[in-house]
Amino acid sequence: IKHPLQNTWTLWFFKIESNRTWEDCQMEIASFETVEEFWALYNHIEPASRLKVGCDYSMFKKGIKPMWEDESNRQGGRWLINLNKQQRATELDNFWLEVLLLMIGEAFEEHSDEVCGAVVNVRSKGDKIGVWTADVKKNDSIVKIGTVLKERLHIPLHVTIGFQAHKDTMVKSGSTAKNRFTV
Ligand code: M7G
Repeated sequence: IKHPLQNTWTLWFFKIESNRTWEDCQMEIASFETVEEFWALYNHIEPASRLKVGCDYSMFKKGIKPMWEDESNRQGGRWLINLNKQQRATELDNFWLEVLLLMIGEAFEEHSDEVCGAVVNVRSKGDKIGVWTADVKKNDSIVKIGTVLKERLHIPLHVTIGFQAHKDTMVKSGSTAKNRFTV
């Protein structure tokens, strides 16, 4: 028996290669539209914690590229979860799996339509998980999505997570873009 998902999703892998643009280094791995296909894919790939530093996984709704430039992301932003170096061993894989399950399970209720996808960046300075939404003007949806994320990832109440517009992130390479929302 196949259990269909509400949306079809695509998994992407990023690894920078010399002489290639950032966009050309985003590789589509596979798409899936059932719970069973999700687990078959998930069980077949390396956990994020075992990727080389500099690599990313992204999972987006089918048809949306994991890039600021995509029509669905242009006006959007991301909830950003910054992990410290220790958390690669303890938290990263659990957080990433939970984010994937929240997305494919449409756990943000009526706000799930605002979710475009999510990205995990494996970085020496600290790994990051971003949940990308479509429109920085949809305040209620953004705050609801952030609240669900914080609860479901069991992020302590004293730890604040921020939402940044891609348009701010784009022009702020290196340093951190200002938060439009926090929870
Ligand atoms: P990152 O990989 O998101 O984070 O961005 P990092 O700084 O921790 O490694 C690194 C760089 O990748 C950015 O400064 C951009 O040059 C490029 N980059 C990242 N993203 C998400 C995009 C994107 O969506 N579009 C384009 N064109 N470049 C991007």
